[in-house]
Amino acid sequence: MAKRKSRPRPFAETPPMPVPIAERDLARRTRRDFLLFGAGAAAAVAGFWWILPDGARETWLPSGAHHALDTMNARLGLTNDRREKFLDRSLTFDDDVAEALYSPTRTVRTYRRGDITPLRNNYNGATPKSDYLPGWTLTVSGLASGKTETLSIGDLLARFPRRDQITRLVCVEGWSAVAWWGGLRFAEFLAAFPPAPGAKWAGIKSSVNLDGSGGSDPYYVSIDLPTARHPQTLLATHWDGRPLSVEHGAPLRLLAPMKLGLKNIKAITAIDYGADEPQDYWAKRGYSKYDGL
Ligand SMILES: Nc1nc2c(c(=O)[nH]1)N[C@H]1C(S)=C(S)[C@@H](COP(=O)(O)O)O[C@H]1N2
Ligand SMILES: [Mo]
Repeated sequence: MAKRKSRPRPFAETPPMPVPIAERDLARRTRRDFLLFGAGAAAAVAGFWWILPDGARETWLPSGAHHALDTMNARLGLTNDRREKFLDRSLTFDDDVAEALYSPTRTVRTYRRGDITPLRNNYNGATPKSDYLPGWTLTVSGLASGKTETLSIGDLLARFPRRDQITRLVCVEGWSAVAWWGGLRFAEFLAAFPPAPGAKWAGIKSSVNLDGSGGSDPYYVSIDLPTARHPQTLLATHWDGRPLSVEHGAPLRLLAPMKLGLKNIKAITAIDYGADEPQDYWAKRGYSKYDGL
């Protein structure tokens, strides 16, 4: 029998790239930073902390974390009852995120086609109309070249190889979804357009984001560069094998499965690198900046 011609295998394992900076950064953290990191990570695993029995929370978390977590509990209206109810559902996705959070050099779990689940549109405000798409460009600043780049989606698709992965998107609101994403690796984008020396952060913005009544309400997140360089962090152009829909962030969104969904900014219009941590939409609205890390 003739050997079957080999076809491109979108899900073939690609060797994960080492992310040595993350490890060094982590080792340099002071004990206090580390405790804060731990507390933030615990909060960030979207349920890990609120499904823990109270006794376990007392034992596992540094004292400073309790106040933060209780505040979070109160803000989100979480009771012990609700914690119990979500226990089963939460464990898998908590593990996915927790693993990556506690070990930034490791990769999160990937899934098979059969594991894919429906994905909701979680635009916090109104979903933008598609009329922004024809004029869409990505503006990149804070570059080593000193220039500001303006790129079209065609530029990006032509210049970078497409990477596919099936990973879990975890929303802090208590749901998650396994979805098939495709796009360029943020690490490869960073290599092609290197940030200025000393840059530690990317500020990523969507200027087409709307509030609940359809008014302009730019969305923006801070992403540390080790996270941007993580091999599973994509500037995603595709969802479920097709170009991204407006609902899921066309034409370009961040896909960082080791972070909470709220960091996975949709309809990106600008990326700016810098030495200082940029502002974050949710941190501005009173959420701890450690929640999404
Ligand atoms: N521009 C923009 N990006 C966003 C949001 C948003 O409101 N606006 N919501 C975030 C949140 S909270 C989640 S959980 C994910 C959800 O992605 P999805 O709508 O593709 O499921 O998008 C994130 N990215
Ligand atoms: Mo979310």
